[in-house]
Amino acid sequence: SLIGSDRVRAVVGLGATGLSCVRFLADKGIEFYVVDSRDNPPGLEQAKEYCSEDKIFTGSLDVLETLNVTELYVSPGISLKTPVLRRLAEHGVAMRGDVDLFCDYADKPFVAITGSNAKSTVTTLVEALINASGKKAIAGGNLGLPALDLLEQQADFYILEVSSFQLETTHAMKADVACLLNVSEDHMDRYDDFYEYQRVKQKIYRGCKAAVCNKQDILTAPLLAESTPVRAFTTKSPDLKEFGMLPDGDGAWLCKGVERLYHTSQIKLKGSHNYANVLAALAILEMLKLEIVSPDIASVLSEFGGLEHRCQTVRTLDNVTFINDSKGTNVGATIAALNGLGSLTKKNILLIAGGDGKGADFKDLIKPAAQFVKTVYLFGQDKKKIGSVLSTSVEVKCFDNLEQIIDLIGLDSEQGDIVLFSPACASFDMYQSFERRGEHFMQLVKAL
Ligand code: UMA
Ligand code: ADP
Repeated sequence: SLIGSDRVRAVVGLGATGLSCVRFLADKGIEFYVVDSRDNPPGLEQAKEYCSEDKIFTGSLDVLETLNVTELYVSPGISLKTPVLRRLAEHGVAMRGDVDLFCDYADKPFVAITGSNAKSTVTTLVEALINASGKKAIAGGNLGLPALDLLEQQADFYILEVSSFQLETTHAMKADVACLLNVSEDHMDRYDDFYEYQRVKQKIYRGCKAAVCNKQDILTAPLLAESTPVRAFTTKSPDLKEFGMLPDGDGAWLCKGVERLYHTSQIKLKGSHNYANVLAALAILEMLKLEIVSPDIASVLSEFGGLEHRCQTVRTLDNVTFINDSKGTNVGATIAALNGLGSLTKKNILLIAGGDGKGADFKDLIKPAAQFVKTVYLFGQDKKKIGSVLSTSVEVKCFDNLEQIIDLIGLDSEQGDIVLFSPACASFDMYQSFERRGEHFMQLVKAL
């Protein structure tokens, strides 16, 4: 049992995650300290309802070295490379996280989904598909509702979106179905190199009962015992048992092996990256031994239009379409948007990008930008870095803010063009969140 041992625990960080750990541990009667580097962290007042004030320390993490801790629950926003945490780890202190606790206590089957992109879309779709088929699923994790808060709710299945930060502090996921959707560079400010990030992403498969991976992305391939079932998805034609696509006229069939499941005309999500997302969701359902062909599933697929700020059309003005992809917070997401929206016959995209690049080198954007983009409009902290990478292959213009860009972009665009707001960067240099950034874009576009 975790109770009554000589373990000394501390919750590190008092945001949404830290607060969920505080509530969970207090509810179990387990004692703990709370530490946050900020003077006034967001969860402070609420934490005091669950923990006596003399056990809460704010303003620095250094106090951890005086508390004789043996086990930390570290929030995802804090790097394990923070010097004090590194020193404690060297002395054998366990670095755990909220998802690690969730995995210990989950008493219902759960799905764990990670990837550099499409996590939220697939997590939400799996939840909707299960709920349509009469079972109760509830989704959370990096999606927003902290993992431990899921355990308080009645459900047949938990669907967990897991970030690389959460995987760092998770030791055995033991998911009923684990899925790694894709791996492309992200968060390079938190990792030494791309290999470290890949290794962290692969932790999703540890101890899983079944796995789903992406046949078109070798970095998602799991190393598992042969007895563990694995389903692959691909947007090309599938082998037996794989989920894939077979062309049919203007569209294609989503298939399992040779079995036709749904035609693209029945699916509201558009673009090959989104068909990959639907196939991943169906493969996950199959691994849960749930039905994948039914009128209820078909009706969700015909109604699910995706989440806000992911390639959403804001409006069409003078035959120019404005698309908000503010959740395009890394290069991989922006490449998917360009490949999905670009025209093969004429460069028709005016791309708005920039922000906090999180240490990315942006080189992979050169090819799709040269292929599909007329002009790139840059703003934010890393505009010069992005501009210097792209300027040899596409026209680049730099601005101080989004207002300036939207003021001008109408003059540059012509009929049939797409104005794509897909920053390839995090928003934190200028906004509180990608949602606020997307709202700002939509508000400016609606005022045109
Ligand atoms: N912070 C400090 N000192 C501390 C603790 C935190 O300065 O002692 C700062 C962090 O550097 C960070 C901020 O506080 O800038 C928030 O960190 P947090 O760990 O307290 O965050 P939470 O509020 O717990 O939210 C986290 C996830 N945030 C991060 O991973 C940064 C949320 O994902 C997630 O929804 C939530 O837990 C519930 O599981 C957000 C996110 O941006 C949406 N995720 C990244 C992404 O999707 O790319 C991984
Ligand atoms: P995450 O939760 O991993 O950030 P989202 O579903 O919120 O994923 O989508 C993030 C970004 O990735 C959006 O810009 C979206 O358009 C893009 N995207 C969606 N599906 C894919 C995919 N299969 N491959 C690459 N990018 C994708």
